[in-house]
Amino acid sequence: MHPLILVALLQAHPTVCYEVFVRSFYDSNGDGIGDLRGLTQKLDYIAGLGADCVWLMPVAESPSYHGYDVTDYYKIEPDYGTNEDFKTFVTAAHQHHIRVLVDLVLNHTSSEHPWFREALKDSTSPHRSWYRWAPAQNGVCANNWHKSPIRDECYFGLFWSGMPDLNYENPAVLEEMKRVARFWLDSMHVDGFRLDAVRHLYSRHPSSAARLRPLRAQHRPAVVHDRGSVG
Ligand SMILES: [Ca+2]
Ligand SMILES: [Ca+2]
Repeated sequence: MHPLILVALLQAHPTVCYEVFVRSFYDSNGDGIGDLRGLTQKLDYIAGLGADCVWLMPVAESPSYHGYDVTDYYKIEPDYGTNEDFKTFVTAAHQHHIRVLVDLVLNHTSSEHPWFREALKDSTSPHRSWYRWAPAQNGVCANNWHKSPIRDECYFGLFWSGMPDLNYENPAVLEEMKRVARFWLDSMHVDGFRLDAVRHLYSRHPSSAARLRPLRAQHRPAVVHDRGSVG
């Protein structure tokens, strides 16, 4: 995917934000995969384009090439580098007067996330109610529901079976995602987020709109954009 340039409004000031798919951008160590050290080396180039913001597609650990199915919200994808590499990148970006936004995937996790693996295997697991379950009807699941490989039941995943939706009817899910957001703001020093697929959270669970509001109120302004409308 080629990076896109988009204009975002941050704190009411026009900002030119350069979208980067780290995997395809610049490889610093010759393994054929773009990485954060490579991106850091290219900050002069990005600044030269006139961008004062970068939006990174998901950089958290994931089994997929695109990263929109996260397995660890607190860890940089190993193909891209380490958490320290990310912090070094943000520091260098700020020295270039470039703000850093990251994609935050709130709607779903990877089906390989330990929370989901645990919920799938053990119906008494504390993470069971972090996802949505329904009995199979004669072994069949409804649209957007997927058959459990463990027992005769279905789980909800709007996009596909590898991305089970989180259940925001459970307040513990929002609390955890607020912790995730705080981690990226306070420990990784990002300037904001692009919230992936957030319109699905609002439309499917009207109450979740109110529940997500504290996420925005407690943090610095976030860019809220749906992937489908920009990329
Ligand atoms: Ca590399
Ligand atoms: Ca990976």
